[in-house]
Amino acid sequence: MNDQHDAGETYNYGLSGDIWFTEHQSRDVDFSYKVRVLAEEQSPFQHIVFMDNPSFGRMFSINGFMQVTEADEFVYHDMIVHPALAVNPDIRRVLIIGGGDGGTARETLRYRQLERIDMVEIDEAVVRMSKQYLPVTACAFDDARLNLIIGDGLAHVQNSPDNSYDLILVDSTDPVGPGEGLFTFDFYRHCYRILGERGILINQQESAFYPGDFREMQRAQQKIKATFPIAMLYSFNMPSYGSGSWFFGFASKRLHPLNDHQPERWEQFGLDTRYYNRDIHRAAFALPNYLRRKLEQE
Ligand code: AG3
Repeated sequence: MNDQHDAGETYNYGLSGDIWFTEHQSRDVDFSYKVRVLAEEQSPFQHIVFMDNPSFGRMFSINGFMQVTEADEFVYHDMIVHPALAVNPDIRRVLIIGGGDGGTARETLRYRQLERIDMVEIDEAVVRMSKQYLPVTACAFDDARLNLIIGDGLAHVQNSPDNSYDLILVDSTDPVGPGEGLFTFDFYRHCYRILGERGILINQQESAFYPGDFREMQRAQQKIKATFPIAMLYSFNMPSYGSGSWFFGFASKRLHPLNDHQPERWEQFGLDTRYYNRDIHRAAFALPNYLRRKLEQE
């Protein structure tokens, strides 16, 4: 287990013989699910486990970190995709980095007007296993508009020409292991360069309650702030992630998530969403005082 961010654990065998998946929230707090394990694989990059739990449904972890559960994936995937499209409804070119389970691609593909959707996932095992075990998210891989590239997201942004995309969605794991490169200065600088003038970068930003998670959030946020003129955080309620409160970063060259919010235009897309709406959009950017103070302090 490392000090920066307590890793999760795969599973314990309780006295009763039940199998429990445990994710450590801190040194002295665990979150455990009673599970049935369906498949487990050590890919060249990471350890992947697909499981069932009666309350959360089908779910999978990477290196002991919960990634997706059937019960609350709609929250995460609504919130990673829709806010940016409500700020810039003219987005045409999207880059998804990570997101091998397909949930982010599924939500992105709902916008008929998009002209280019590239998705760069480093680990084919996540895509392959999600197709087999998690059809609720992996349902859009056959869509011809999706260009799936199995490769390194950092290398992809380094090699992309200037002004290639209007939106970059970083659907990464935690900043340990193969996801690490997606939390570096170099990565953010290239994201800035390959975005157009009205470009937006959304990235998975951990959570604020447990000190280990907050450290990661802050490290990433400082780098993004140094790279983009507008860099904010927004929250959503994610029962299956540590503390239940999770964040994405919203960074852009020009567009402000609240001042440039265009709810009427977004509503014209006619998407029936289960979590996201115009009020959630505004509320998500309001940060509690404890977090504002923590962010100002350090
Ligand atoms: N990506 C991982 C989010 C972070 C989870 N972290 C944790 N449980 N400590 C989710 C992928 C969804 N497409």
